[in-house]
Amino acid sequence: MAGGVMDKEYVGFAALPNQLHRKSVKKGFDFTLMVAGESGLGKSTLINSLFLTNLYEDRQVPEASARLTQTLAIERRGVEIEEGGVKVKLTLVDTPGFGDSVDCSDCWLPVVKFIEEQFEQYLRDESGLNRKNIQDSRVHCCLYFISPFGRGLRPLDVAFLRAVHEKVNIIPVIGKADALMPQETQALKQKIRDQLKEEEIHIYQFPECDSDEDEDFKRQDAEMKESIPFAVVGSCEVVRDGGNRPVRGRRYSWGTVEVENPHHCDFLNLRRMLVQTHLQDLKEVTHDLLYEGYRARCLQSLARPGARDRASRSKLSRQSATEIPLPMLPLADTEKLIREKDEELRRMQEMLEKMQAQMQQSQAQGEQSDTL
Ligand SMILES: Nc1nc2c(ncn2[C@@H]2O[C@H](COP(=O)(O)OP(=O)(O)OP(=O)(O)O)[C@@H](O)[C@H]2O)c(=O)[nH]1
Ligand SMILES: [Mg+2]
Repeated sequence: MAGGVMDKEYVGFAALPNQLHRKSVKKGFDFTLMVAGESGLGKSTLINSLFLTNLYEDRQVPEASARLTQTLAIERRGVEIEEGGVKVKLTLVDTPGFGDSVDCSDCWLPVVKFIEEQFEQYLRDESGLNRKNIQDSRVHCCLYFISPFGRGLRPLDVAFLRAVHEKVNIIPVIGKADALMPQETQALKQKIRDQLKEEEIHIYQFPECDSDEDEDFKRQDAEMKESIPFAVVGSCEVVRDGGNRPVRGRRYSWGTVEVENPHHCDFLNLRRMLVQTHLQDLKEVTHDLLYEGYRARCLQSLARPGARDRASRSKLSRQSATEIPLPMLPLADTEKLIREKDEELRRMQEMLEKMQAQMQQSQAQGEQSDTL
């Protein structure tokens, strides 16, 4: 439409989404996913089923050595997935299961500590000199495994979830769901949802679906929300399905459970949600809400060292032992303090940039005079 009236009005920012899209695609997405929960519920197997063995490219049966053993320490593994030119750098954090020792009242503390340490590291990096290139190791999502054999959340589950629910996006899942009949699965899901509400445990809140999305997307979204906690099955084995195609599954004498069959479990719903639809939202909630909360608590504790009152102490003892003192300043003061700190950081950053520029300039001048 060259030379038309429209041309004058067309400034060009309609292409902005494209620019942003290209920029983020080029940069790639990074995402950290953790699994936690009681021992033996299939955490490591699920991670493996979700991302680790690339079943689709070569369709090879994993070697026996690839089978999993009990997880004894927190393990961090990186995988890069690329699809249609979009790169996702995924970090998977596998944790040892709770509940093997006789007294396991605080066996989950190392996991809580790990989550907190990532926040600490990020806060340190953010206040450091290289804040533009921070490597984000914060846990963006924690799949919490609940036993299919119990009658809902156990005291250990409640204790752990309470300790972390303000620090990480929790997505509850029922592990080894092939142990349950469909009605049992539904009853257990309802029980868990009720318990989470009763215990006031905040799990990841799925955002409302945009009203302008198409009907298909809305239906999928509603279906996904209704299936929480996801009932999952994992497997490191490849079996043949009805059409003799190799699929990931578990073979029993009475038949086969297919991991990626939506009639058998919610695995596909979970994976779609994690990588296709909610990855960015999980990251945003981590940064804007959970990390900001942590940061505010840190600043408050800096502002009033040792000034704990009775109320905050009784609340502390109910939470994890590593909890930072709870808010003690009125919100307005806190925000002011955060703004001041931000401003201070910005000024320092500016100063440093100026100094760096000056140094580079004088270096360049020096080199020039050398060559003359
Ligand atoms: N029936 C059934 N068994 C499973 C499932 N997932 C894993 N298993 C089996 O359960 C056992 C334990 O699985 P892991 O994945 O090692 O369990 P984990 O939660 O990582 O255990 P820890 O590392 O001790 O915390 C293995 O023998 C798996 O083959 C499942 O979905 N259904
Ligand atoms: Mg394990």
